[in-house]
Amino acid sequence: MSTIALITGATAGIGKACAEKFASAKYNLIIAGRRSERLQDLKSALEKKEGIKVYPLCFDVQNRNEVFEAISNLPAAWKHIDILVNNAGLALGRDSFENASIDDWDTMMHTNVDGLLYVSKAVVPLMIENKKGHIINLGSIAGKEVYENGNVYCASKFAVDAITKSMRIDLLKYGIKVTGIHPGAVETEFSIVRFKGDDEKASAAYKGFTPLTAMDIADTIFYCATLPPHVCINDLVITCVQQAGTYYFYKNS
Ligand code: NDP
Ligand code: 8X3
Repeated sequence: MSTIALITGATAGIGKACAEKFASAKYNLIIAGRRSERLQDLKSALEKKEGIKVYPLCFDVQNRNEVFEAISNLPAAWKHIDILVNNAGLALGRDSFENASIDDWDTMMHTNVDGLLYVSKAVVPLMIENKKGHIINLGSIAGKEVYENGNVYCASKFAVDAITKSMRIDLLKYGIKVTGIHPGAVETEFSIVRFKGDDEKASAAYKGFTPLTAMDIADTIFYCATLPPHVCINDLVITCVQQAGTYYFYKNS
């Protein structure tokens, strides 16, 4: 079996673009997400187009048992995971602290923090056994700098940043690389999810500037993943040219 990448959140946006990018370089893929039909469609499309093997895994990263069961039931050949892209995540709502929904907070923390921890905890022993691996965590510019009404989404991504840094230290002795990717605005389904299907609010989030595309991030992740064995990009913040922080945009009038 050639190089294997496990990508969470592969049913949309950045994760799907990563699947396409790694597939075009002939990696075999484990693609994960909750929407099984999308996983099956992506598997068929990539196997047909690229001649690679794709193993779909349908689970909710918030569910610890589902995560561990899915990873431990992988056939032996698929357990040689070289690259883990911890991408599954979401924002829900953009409300001031006093108005924000506690349910939204719980879902963001359970998905962005607990989910990333569960998947990593299930995969790291396999990487230790294989004596190599590369974990790439999707943080955000929101995990570097808080913004108004970003409260718990920002907190979840600050947690991802801290987990990424501490994983890198703890896994150093096994030769496992750990990279944090922190994008600014990327136009995906992210804002549709954040604004709960309100397309008008979602498209307003990208008005007046040219945001990053999912493939911009996939290209960056692929670059980090294909550097020589002795090189590790630890931390990478990436924005479009019209963004210079969580708050600073230069928008067209
Ligand atoms: P999308 O909404 O387009 O994709 C999110 C992916 O995450 C989907 O494949 C979804 O799959 C998966 N996902 C969400 N919740 C769960 C869950 N509970 N269990 C399993 N999978 C889940 O968003 P993006 O591609 O933009 O976001 C990907 C990552 O990038 C996220 O971590 C996000 O925070 C981060 N990011 C995004 C930015 C942006 O501006 N778009 C900027 C900075 C960081 P499914 O619904 O099928 O389960
Ligand atoms: C997504 C980027 O600025 O909408 O992580 O929080 S932002």
